[in-house]
Amino acid sequence: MAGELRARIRGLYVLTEVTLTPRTHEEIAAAALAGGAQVLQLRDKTRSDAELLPVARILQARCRAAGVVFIVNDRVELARAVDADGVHLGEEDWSVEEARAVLGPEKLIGRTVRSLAQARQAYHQGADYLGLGPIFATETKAGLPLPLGVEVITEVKARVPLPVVAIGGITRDNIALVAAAGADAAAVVSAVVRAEDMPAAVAELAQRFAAARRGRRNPPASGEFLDQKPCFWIPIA
Ligand code: TZP
Ligand code: MG
Repeated sequence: MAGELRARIRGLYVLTEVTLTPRTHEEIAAAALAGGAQVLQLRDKTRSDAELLPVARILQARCRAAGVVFIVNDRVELARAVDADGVHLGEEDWSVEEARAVLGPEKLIGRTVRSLAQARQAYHQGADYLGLGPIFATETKAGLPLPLGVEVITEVKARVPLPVVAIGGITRDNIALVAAAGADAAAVVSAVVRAEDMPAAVAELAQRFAAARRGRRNPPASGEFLDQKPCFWIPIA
């Protein structure tokens, strides 16, 4: 199991989405590393694996040198080809089992989930971390359900023993709410790629997330509660 890598899914998680910006994957990655992001995801919905291979190689080498976790979105074969730390899979991508068969037990497999039920399912399928969202409204990705709000972060953290990466509409103004709700990491696109000064935006987001996380302890989600219903204290008069 990718235990050591799982524990490194924390802090600011930057996606190198280039459709919203004239900036390149390499420029966004450089800003993410300079600003103190802890996880970087190569996300490109338009180019072929062959076109992305040199880019993925560069990002992987820079992340490894900087001690940053490097994840590839969707493309399991590309992740394997460049020895990325893992892959992130959405609802329409490969199953966790299929990706595991290619990547082996030591690589990270992240799974997009939108509810506690889906989080439990991803855990049972063998996912290493959860991408939970959209937490807030976002224009970056089409066809998303309504924003979930931050409460689902606390709910999932209490019941599923996996790192939770909150995503969707996270900005400098709301990232502290995500951290306070218990997210292990906050994933961002537009808050970075649309910023005038990308490294400064990354640094501010990372600092705000860390400040709101500090001193907060998630209740242990050992997995023993996975199939239980929530229980409530009933005050006795
Ligand atoms: N999945 C859920 S929301 C989202 C993805 C890929 C987009 C996040 O982008 P932004 O700009 O940080 O809202
Ligand atoms: Mg996907």
